[in-house]
Order: sequence, then structure tokens, then C-alpha cells
Amino acid sequence: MPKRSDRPDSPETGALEVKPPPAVAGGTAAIAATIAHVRHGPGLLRGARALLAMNQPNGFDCPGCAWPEPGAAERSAIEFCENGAKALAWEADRARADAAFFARHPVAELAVADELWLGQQGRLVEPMVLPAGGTHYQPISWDDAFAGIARAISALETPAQAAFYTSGRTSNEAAFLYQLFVRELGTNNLPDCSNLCHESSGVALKQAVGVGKGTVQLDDFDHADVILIIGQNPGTNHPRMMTTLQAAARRGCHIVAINPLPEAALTRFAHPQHPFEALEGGTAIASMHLPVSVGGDVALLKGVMKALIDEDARRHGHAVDYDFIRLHTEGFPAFLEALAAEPWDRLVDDSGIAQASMRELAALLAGTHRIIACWAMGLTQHEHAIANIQEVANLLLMRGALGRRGAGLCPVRGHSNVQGDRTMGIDHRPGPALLDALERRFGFAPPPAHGLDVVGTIEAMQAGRVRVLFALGGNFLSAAPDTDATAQALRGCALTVHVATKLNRAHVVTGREALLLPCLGRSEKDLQAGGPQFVTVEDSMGAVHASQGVLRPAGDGLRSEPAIVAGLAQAVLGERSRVRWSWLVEDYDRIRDDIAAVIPDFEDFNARVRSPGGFVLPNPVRELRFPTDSGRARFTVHPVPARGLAPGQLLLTTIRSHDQYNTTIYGLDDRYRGIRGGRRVVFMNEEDIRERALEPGMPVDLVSRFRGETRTVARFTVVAYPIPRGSAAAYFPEANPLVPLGRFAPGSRTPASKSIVIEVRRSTG
Ligand SMILES: Nc1nc2c(c(=O)[nH]1)N[C@H]1C(S)=C(S)[C@@H](COP(=O)(O)OP(=O)(O)OC[C@H]3O[C@@H](n4cnc5c(=O)[nH]c(N)nc54)[C@H](O)[C@@H]3O)O[C@H]1N2
Ligand SMILES: Nc1nc2c(c(=O)[nH]1)N[C@H]1C(S)=C(S)[C@@H](COP(=O)(O)OP(=O)(O)OC[C@H]3O[C@@H](n4cnc5c(=O)[nH]c(N)nc54)[C@H](O)[C@@H]3O)O[C@H]1N2
Ligand SMILES: [Mo]
Repeated sequence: MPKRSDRPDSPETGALEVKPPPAVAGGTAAIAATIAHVRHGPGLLRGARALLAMNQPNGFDCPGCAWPEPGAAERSAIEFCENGAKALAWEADRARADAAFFARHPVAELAVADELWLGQQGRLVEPMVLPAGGTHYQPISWDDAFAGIARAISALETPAQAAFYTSGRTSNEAAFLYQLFVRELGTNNLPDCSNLCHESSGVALKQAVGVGKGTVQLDDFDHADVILIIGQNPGTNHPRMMTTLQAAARRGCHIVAINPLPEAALTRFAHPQHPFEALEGGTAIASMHLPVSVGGDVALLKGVMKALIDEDARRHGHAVDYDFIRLHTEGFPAFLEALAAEPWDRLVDDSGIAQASMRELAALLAGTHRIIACWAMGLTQHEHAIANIQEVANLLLMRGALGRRGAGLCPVRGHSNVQGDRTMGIDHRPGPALLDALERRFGFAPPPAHGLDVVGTIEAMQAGRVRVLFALGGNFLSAAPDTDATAQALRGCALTVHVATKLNRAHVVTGREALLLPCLGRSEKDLQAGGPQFVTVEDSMGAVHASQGVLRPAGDGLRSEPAIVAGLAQAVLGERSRVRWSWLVEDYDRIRDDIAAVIPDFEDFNARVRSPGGFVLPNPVRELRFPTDSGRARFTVHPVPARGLAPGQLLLTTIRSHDQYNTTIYGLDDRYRGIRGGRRVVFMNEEDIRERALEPGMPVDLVSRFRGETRTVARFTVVAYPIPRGSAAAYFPEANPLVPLGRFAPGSRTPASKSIVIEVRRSTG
């Protein structure tokens, strides 16, 4: 564990070590890491108490990923993973970034600190203000803070000059109140982390099958014959999914990893809670790994589908599910024609995968309908992200792998409530149904015009069209593309406000004035006038359940997110509001009654969420009802995207290490990739290193090229790694200055942070 230092300008030290990745992931190393992080943060006693309540029916939802918990009856006493424990340890930290801390460190000094250092300073415990022209953050009362925001918003020409960001940890209750406030104020400027994440999945699936969410339930994994894991690293980012995958592998299910990197946990995994497994060498997880080139998934999937057609001829019409296609889909003839016209060599060249491997996968898929396709950021963060996901949908449609047990689409969500936030109306492009329902319930007319997403907000700030940014959690600076441009945009604002648990770089690169509003974390007790409260969240598979913290809050001055939103709304809207804000937050059941009245499928919310394990939202696709215009699922045709690399260039993908949660850095190790003590590394193929006359360990600068613009990050260390030629990888957020603001997926506008065209140069000086 990196030690805390008192100096903000002491960036990560140069003790980088590179070793071969472990042969088996999980095991006792996971337990050792868990204990180290818990001891360091909350301490063992307090930490253990909280961890035993994590993901339990009467406890709180892990603030980590959105992977579902098993049904209430099947849950074990330990339903957390190593990285969930790190998230808890970080949140339940004993250290405090209090008024004395801010008095010691001027903002100019904090602005050079990195994310690791800022997070290590501990929990925010009182509201702080950076006045215009001020050098230090200083304490302010909640009332004065809200009054300041109200003043700044009323000084705008229109409410559309403010933007309201949400990060996906926000509860359903806070999210519902927040969108209600923003719409009553008169704008749909609700950018959220989903814009940077699974927006592409939502958009692509809505077009293809009519619903923008996944179609599988957890028990489908017990019945699948093939599970595809495409562009996802569950061993690090969804470790509880490994329990599911391990069980599937053991009963003979074929797991196929489609990933430029041979991620350790997808190779062999030993469950940390069963020490003997590690001794026995763990379980082999993926029976097939296709090391696709970065950005090569469309080519690969088309190759597999082309091979499936050949397989069908061999199997006399039994490899393609014609009955399903006839009954439930449209567009198959055009799709088939386009596929036939696709030359094999292009598919092989652009994917980096041999035709024989594509045929092998096709043969596997031809034998069963019980196919689940899981994916995450490896597919969603490309210019051609919609095509990536719709090719996955095409493949499942060809096999009739929807609406059956053990089959379906599974976009694996990131933040623990990002899916719920969207369900609650955090959406810059709200549909008329939501707006009508809000109007019916609250008696004001919400604005119909679409608002700004993340990229749109940054562009609007650059142009001076957005002057106030309010962020309910998250890290608007380091999570966004094009870090330098985003920093510039933030500095141009009149006011930036963050509701947060701990410091990050978005808090120290500020508008003319800035506010920090400290909130309760998931693990903490939430006491309101009406007594102790719980909140609710929705997991990646549409299950909605309660979450109630168990720890004493980090400070007396903290407020819950719903209470902060209500206080803000009251101050900004005052008498003109149709909503009884302070009455609502006295008892969150009142908020849930409003949700039940406005959001579809939440009837009787308060009663249903109190049953153990909560309830599952319906998904019509599971019953083979496709809410598209035609009532059918759609085959779609996409060209193979051009790789667009000039000689010497590489396609860089940005990935998470095992020691981070998005922009939150827990430590400098990435155990499963053999990296210790540093994050400024670039993973390259040995041949690509040699061809450039570089060597492992050498310092290099990475230069990104886009439409004649260049962006550079300096002094990264070369690491030789089994990654396909022409591809490279570096960590998010260190590589974010390279992501061009203007390069995103049309349709979802998700930045192409997994296909950045770069050149690698030896560092000078
Ligand atoms: N511990 C921990 N848990 C987390 C997070 C965290 O940071 N830490 N973040 C949360 C969030 S918000 C999210 S969205 C998820 C993210 O979860 P993931 O999507 O698993 O995270 P990433 O590290 O971005 O990487 C995705 C994987 O895609 C691969 N990949 C990269 N480019 C390509 C490509 O072009 N094609 C293919 N096929 N694969 C590619 C990478 O090698 C990597 O294995 O995890 C959530 N859970
Ligand atoms: N290059 C590149 N960029 C990426 C990605 C990538 O793969 N590559 N991934 C993208 C993805 S998938 C996502 S989801 C975004 C993430 O974008 P965000 O959600 O904006 O970022 P996080 O790092 O998750 O936010 C961390 C901050 O949230 C605050 N926080 C933590 N817990 C709480 C809480 O309970 N309440 C409140 N109010 N605040 C809290 C803390 O201040 C912490 O510093 O980043 C995106 N950016
Ligand atoms: Mo995400």
C-alpha cells in the first residue's frame, strides 16, 4: 500500500517493477490485499463490521460494480470481493480532509496533486467554498452554500447555461429528486457517467431489440452452454462475476474470451474463499481466447457469422435458427447479402484472428441456442461502438439466443447504480412519456428540448454557453476525455460545485468560484426527521433492492445526497416550486411514492422493495416481445470500420488496473498483469517495440493524432506484453489527455477512449 505523504507535489515514485502475470488469479493474494486495504482505511474491526453487512439483505449495496447478488436465500455470509473491500476501505477511511487540511494547502498547490494523493487525504466533512479570487477553500454553512448556488444560477440568462452531472453511485431516490429539480428549473442538461460508459449499449440495443438493457438474469448463467466475454475484465472490475463463471466452467460450459489481452482471471481462477482451490491450481475459465486487435471486434464478429453460414450449409440448415428469424426479426436478407460480400482476408487482417479460429467459434455456437454474450467497455468506447454491439446482437439473433433460458444479451454495467439512475430519469434525452408523467404528478411542464451530454457540456463550457457545473458525485475532470481541454473548460466556468465523499482533481481545477459539499457514503447510516432511512438501487440485471448503511457517518456535518438535492432545490426554486422538498426527504418512502407514480413498473414500490432481495423489473425481450416500431428485432448492417493507422502508428486502448475504481486510485499495483509500483506504463507487443528501436523499461512519450491535432503525454515506461501487433494499452485516467474530445461514437457520443491513434517516441531530456 502506498504510504500517505503530506506533500501534494510528490507524484508516484519510479520504483516500477514488471513481472510475469500470475498463473492463477484470486486465491490468497486476494485475501492479503483485502486485509491490507481494510487495515489502512477504516481499521480491521470497523472494516469487518461493514464488510459483513455488504450486499446482505439488510445491509448496504457494495459501492463498487453493478454485478447482481444471488437471491436472498442463496447469499453467503461473505458476499464481497477484494475490490469491493477496497471501495469500502477507501470510503470508510479514518483520515479527514477537514478545514485545517484546506487551510494548510492552497488550491494552487492541490492542483498539482495526483488522484492517489488526493484520495488519501481522507473524507470531506464540512462544506467548503473557494471564493472568487481566493487562494484556499474555506468553511461555509450549508445554507450559505445553497444560497451561493442559487445566486449563480439566477445570474444566468437561461437555466440551460447550467449543467448537472451525475455519477452512477447515486441512489434511485437522490437521482429521482435531482432530475425533478433540474427539469423544474427548466433544462435537460443532465450529462452523466453513462455517456462515457454504456450509453453505446443502450442506444445500440434499443435500435436492435427495442430495450436498452440486458436481457439475462443471474440464473441464466447456470444454464448457458457458451458464455462470450467480450471486451470485459471481470477478474478486476466485476470479481463477484468470477464466482458465476467458475461455476459455469466447472459444469462444462464453454467460456470464450474476446480480448486483446490474456486477462489472468479469465485464464485460471481460484476462489479466494476456498483456499484449497489455489493449491490445486484453480479452475480453467476460458476454453478459448481470441486475442482480437484493439478495435477489431466488428471484423471478428462478422467472420464468425460468415463461418456460421458455412456451418449451416454443412449442418443442413441447423446452424442458423430460421424459425426464430422468420417469427421475430426483420432485415435478415440484406444482412446476409452484406455478409456474403465481405472478403475473408479483410476480416482476418482487421481482427488479427485466423479464419480457423473464427470457424472454431462458429462451430461451437452452431451446436446450441443457450448462448450468453457479456460485454463492457472493450466494445462501448470506440467510434464504431454501436456497430460492435449490434454485431453481437446480430450473432445472437442468428442463433435464436434470446427469450430462452440460458441465453441472452448481457451488457455488464459499471457503477453500482448507473442503470437505476437512467431508469429514474437521469437522461439528457428524455422521452415524452417521462415528461408527461412528471407533469401529471407535479403540475409543471418540464422542458421538452434535449439537453447536453458530457461531450456537449465540455464543448458548451469552452464556448461560454455553460457557466455553472453542478456534479452529484464523480470526477468530471479525470473521467472525461481530453483532460487538458476539459480543465480549460472547467476553469472558464463561473461556478463549479461537487457533492463528494473524498477529494479528486475535479475539485481542485475549478471555476471562478467553487463549492465542495460533503455527503454520506453508502456504508453510512442515514438519519432524517422521519427516522433511519434506506435507499434503493438497480443492478445490471434490472433487480431493484434496498441499501442501508451501518457505520457512523464520517462527520456530523455530512448530509445525504437526497437531502443535499432537496436543500439545493429549495434554495434555487424557492416559492415557485411545486414540490415539497423538505417534506419529501423527511421520509424516503415519500420519494418512493412519487417514483411509483412516475416511473413505469414501480407500482407499489415501497411494499415490493421491502421483500427480501427486492424485485426484478420486467424486460419484454425475455418474453420475445420487441418494442421496436415493427415489433420485431432488427438485423443491422455495418461496414468494417477503417483502422485508420498510418505506418508506425498504433491503436491505443485505455484500461483499468486492479488497484483503481475509475479515477479513484487505491494503489500503484496491477497484480494480475504483473505490474508493481507504477501506472505510467504502455503495454506493447515485443515486435512493435523492436521495430521502433525501443526497449522494455525505456521512457517514451505517447502522441495522439486526430484530424491534424496532436496531444501528448510524457514519460511513460514501455512494458513488453502479449498484446496483438499494432495495438497498445495504457491506464485510464493517466492516458485521458490523449483522447480527442471530437472523437466519439456517433449515436451515443461516447468518447473513443479505447481506440486512440498514437505514435510512440523515445522521451528526450
Ligand atoms: N475494481 C473496479 N471495478 C470496477 C471499475 C473499476 O475501475 N475498478 N469500474 C466500474 C465501471 S464504471 C465500469 S464501466 C466497469 C468497467 O469494466 P471493464 O469494461 O472490464 O473495464 P476496462 O478495464 O475498461 O476494460 C475492458 C476490457 O476490454 C479489453 N479491451 C480493450 N480494448 C478492446 C477492444 O478493442 N476489443 C475488445 N474485445 N476488448 C478490448 C481490455 O483488455 C479489458 O480487458 O467496471 C466497473 N467496476
Ligand atoms: N480513458 C478512459 N476514460 C474513461 C473510461 C475509460 O475506460 N477510459 N471509463 C469511463 C467510465 S466507464 C466511467 S463510468 C467514467 C467514470 O466517471 P465518474 O463516475 O465521474 O468517476 P469516478 O472516478 O467513478 O468518481 C469518483 C469520485 O466520486 C466521488 N464519490 C465516491 N463515492 C461517492 C458517493 O457515495 N457519493 C458522492 N456524491 N460522491 C462519491 C468521489 O469524490 C470520487 O473521487 O469514466 C469514464 N472515463
Ligand atoms: Mo462505467
